[in-house]
Amino acid sequence: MATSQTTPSLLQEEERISQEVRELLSSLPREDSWRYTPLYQYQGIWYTKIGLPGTIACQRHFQARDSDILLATTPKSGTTWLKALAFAIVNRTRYRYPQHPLLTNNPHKLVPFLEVDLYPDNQIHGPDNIPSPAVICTHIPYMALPQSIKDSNCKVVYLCRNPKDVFISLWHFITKWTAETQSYFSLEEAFDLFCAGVTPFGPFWDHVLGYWKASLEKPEKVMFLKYEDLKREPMVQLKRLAEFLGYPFTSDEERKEVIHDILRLCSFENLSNLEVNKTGKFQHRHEYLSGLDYKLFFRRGEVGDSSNYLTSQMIERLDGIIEEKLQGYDLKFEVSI
Ligand code: PAP
Repeated sequence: MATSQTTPSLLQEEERISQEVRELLSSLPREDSWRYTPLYQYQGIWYTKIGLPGTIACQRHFQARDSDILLATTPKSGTTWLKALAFAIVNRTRYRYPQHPLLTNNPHKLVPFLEVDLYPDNQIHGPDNIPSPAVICTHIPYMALPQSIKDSNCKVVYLCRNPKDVFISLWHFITKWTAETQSYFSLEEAFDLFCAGVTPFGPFWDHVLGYWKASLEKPEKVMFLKYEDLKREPMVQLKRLAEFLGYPFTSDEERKEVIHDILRLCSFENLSNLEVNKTGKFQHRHEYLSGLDYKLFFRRGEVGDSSNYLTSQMIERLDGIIEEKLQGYDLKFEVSI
């Protein structure tokens, strides 16, 4: 994991990146329709305004350690849930229930984003306050991950979700977030962008395929999980996850229903009803993230809610695109369980 030291040469480097990134941003294709941030297309990926500088900074400086755990998702694939589950698994002997940090902190506070929290604005804020092993999260596509992550033995867990539910979740999130400050963002306008691949850290299919291929090439390093599988068979998937992370449940823990306790702690019902998640807000050095209501990360938490919003033509169109993009890969999405 990188450190927070800021030696003169590092400061000069940050300054240099900053200038470079400013120039870079002004030279890139830009899309403003998503309201909450402009998107910039760089090396085939649509980055958010803070995501690109953060990605470049951590590509240059982040030194992964073998004990680090990286959670990766495309936005609205179940990031908050995965953060809670992974945090609860690796820290399960550290915390007892009445005092468990997940009861009083939003999962985003406990598991930082690599490109947003650790490397904002090209500045390096070392994760000194993250207990080892460091659990961190990213939306960066596999191809753009810092090389040290790929070269080290740190584990990477990717959670994907069917694109129709991802799209509907994203649209709800952004319309609620920007309701007071931006013009209305119609479902149709957002859908056209999604189908064109213009989404934060998208195209969606490239994001998913990057991690899918990595999980096939290096199954001991990259685990590929599906939101729908977690919903359908949570016990089985949680055991898989714990084993992959190197924290398998003992038979004594199984007898004591530790798996069940973690699932209950991290369930949508539990997390969404906690005071912190009903009334709490992001406090962030990035102005546009500060004040964001934690409750926006908890909506329905179901599989297949997209069928309540998409017309049959929209479903046919997106299904067609996904089928074409995923052709030749043994990867399928479910929209019901
Ligand atoms: P992020 O990528 O911006 O951090 P993320 O957590 O992936 O967001 O997206 C929130 C979605 O996960 C919401 O889905 P929905 O809009 O379809 O309802 C949210 O409800 C869902 N979610 C949050 N917590 C949980 C949980 N504990 N179990 C299942 N789903 C959850």
